[in-house]
Amino acid sequence: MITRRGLIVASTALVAGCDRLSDSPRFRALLASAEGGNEALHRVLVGRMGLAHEYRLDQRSPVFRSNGTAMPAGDDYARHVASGFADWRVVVDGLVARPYALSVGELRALPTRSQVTRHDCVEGWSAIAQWTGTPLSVVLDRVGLLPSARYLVFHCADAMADGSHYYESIDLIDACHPQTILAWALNGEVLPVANGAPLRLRVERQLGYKHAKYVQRIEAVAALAGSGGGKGGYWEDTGDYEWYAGA
Ligand SMILES: Nc1nc2c(c(=O)[nH]1)N[C@H]1C(S)=C(S)[C@@H](COP(=O)(O)O)O[C@H]1N2
Ligand SMILES: [Mo]
Repeated sequence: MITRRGLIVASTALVAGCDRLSDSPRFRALLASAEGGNEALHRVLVGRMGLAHEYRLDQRSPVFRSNGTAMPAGDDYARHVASGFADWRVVVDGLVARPYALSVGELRALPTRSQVTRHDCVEGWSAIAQWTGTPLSVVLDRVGLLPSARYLVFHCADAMADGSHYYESIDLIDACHPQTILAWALNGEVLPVANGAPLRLRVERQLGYKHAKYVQRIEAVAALAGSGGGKGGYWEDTGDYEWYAGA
């Protein structure tokens, strides 16, 4: 059986940036060793590196609905909306060599990826849309993950019913996955407020609640115990959903 701990040990063999998971000599060595010693682990690792299905533009849903927060409360966020998010920064810090605060403009100037994918929400709806953004791997290469980093925690601008802010986390396999992007556009238009403006995570191999909207801070951590209620996400802490929501 593949334990979560086994996967996490595996995912720490990468690091430094992502360079691209499959090109990393350490990751290749890990795959090779898993192949010899643990076929089940090998299958899981290779499986998790696979791409989510990408659709044609004409297969998009007529509308992409909003779910959860549709407009973060408070003057701060309203001011950002009014100024077109000119002063919005996403801070990338924690266990990184070069902490960085990126504006939306800076992100848009980096390499871009577009993908037409299906979003699946546990509440029972799905929709296909095109997402455009900056691969997270590009951002991680820039800040340089420290070897002790094992997860990324996404801190969001919206406060929930209990006053805490929405947050989510992923491991480094998902962080370095080629379809994992910080998206700023939906169906070719500037990302609407209802869908997480100015920046939201797309982590296409996972269910909807992992796709953090209104991302303000990305924190590299060694363990999830120190964030929020310690289970890696708002809905994980409430006990509603599992941390790992991979397809
Ligand atoms: N910050 C934040 N991110 C969030 C949520 C939220 O309420 N707040 N809801 C999640 C859930 S359950 C889903 S299904 C998707 C919905 O994304 P959408 O509003 O673009 O449809 O965002 C996820 N990310
Ligand atoms: Mo959801």
